[in-house]
Amino acid sequence: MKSDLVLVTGAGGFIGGHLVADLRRQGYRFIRAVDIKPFEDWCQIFSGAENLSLDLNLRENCLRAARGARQVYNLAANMGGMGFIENNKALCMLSVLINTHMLQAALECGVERYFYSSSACVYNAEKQKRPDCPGLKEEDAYPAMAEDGYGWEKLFSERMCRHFREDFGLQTRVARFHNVYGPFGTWDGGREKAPAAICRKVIEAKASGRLEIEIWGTGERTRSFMYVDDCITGIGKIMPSAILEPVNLGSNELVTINQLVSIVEEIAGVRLKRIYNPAAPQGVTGRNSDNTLLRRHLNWEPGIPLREGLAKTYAWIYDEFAKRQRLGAPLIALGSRSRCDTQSLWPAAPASGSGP
Ligand code: GKE
Repeated sequence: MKSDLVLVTGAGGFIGGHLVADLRRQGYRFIRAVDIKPFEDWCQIFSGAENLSLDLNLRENCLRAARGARQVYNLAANMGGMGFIENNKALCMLSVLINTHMLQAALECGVERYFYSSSACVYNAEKQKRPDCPGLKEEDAYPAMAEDGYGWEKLFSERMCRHFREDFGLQTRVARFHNVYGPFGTWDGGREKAPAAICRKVIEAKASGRLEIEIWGTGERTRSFMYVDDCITGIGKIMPSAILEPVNLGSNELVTINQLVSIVEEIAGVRLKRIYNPAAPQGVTGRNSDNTLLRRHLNWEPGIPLREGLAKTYAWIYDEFAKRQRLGAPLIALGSRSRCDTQSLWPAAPASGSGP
């Protein structure tokens, strides 16, 4: 019902903010948006929602968040790209407190439906040893050998969702997100994932005139990257569905990181010297999503082409970067350069096309 109170946790984050926007577009009138971050750090915030800055590691805050809610979308987690999760394994595992307390609160508050955002990081590392590995099927999470820290927490929390459904009747739904990217995603500071990181690095290279880019690893590892609009569409289809087990929510357009860089270079109209850093965090060798189960249940799968999503993402990061220059913030990763005059660096955006 559009008059239901809907709770979105992690609402100050990238995907959470897009989810709140989508629920508003669908006509939900009572949305409670919760995040641990102070409002000024939220990716998107909507005056029409009830916005709360709460630490949901704490049980009493989860009860406050869930009180009166009919639907809960639990997207709250301490996470990021490989640069973050490889160096913060314990912190990532503590997100188990959020899902545990949110499940307890949902049960106590009579929540009807509960969505949990899991991750492709739950998959057995042995199935991701080759760049050309076949797409991961849901059963490939077992026997379990998840990504250290973050992946194990996600796998454990998936199972807790299942047992809260089987033992207590809480209707839980779980989707395994495969590397989501798009506007409003983190693009610097260390938590960014590859698509946003590469966009930022290309923009920095153009701005500085130093036409080179550092790529983590060899550039030959493979991933699929799902545009955020597909992620939101998928959440909207999975939540009311009868899909009881965890299901992939990811693109099956497999690319190497080198191919990702080439697409962004083509969008930016530049060619850069590639400097590979094998010491940087790399994650699994290859990962793709097998969408057989998703198609069988929903007759749908993510389909926004990477080139199309990257063009929108690049243009958005370019604007954010230019805004930052206008505010006088130092150029990221440009060493000791003094604050630059934005005008001299940022030619007027072309009248048409996908940004600079
Ligand atoms: N973040 C980043 N930044 N990755 C880079 C960069 C860079 O500048 N240059 C190359 N890469 C390479 C990484 O070494 C890795 O091999 C690949 O891009 C993807 O890195 P990523 O986007 O940070 O994260 P992963 O796909 O390895 O893992 C992420 O998977 C998600 C689910 O699919 C996790 O970090 C979580 O964000 C999440 O579980």
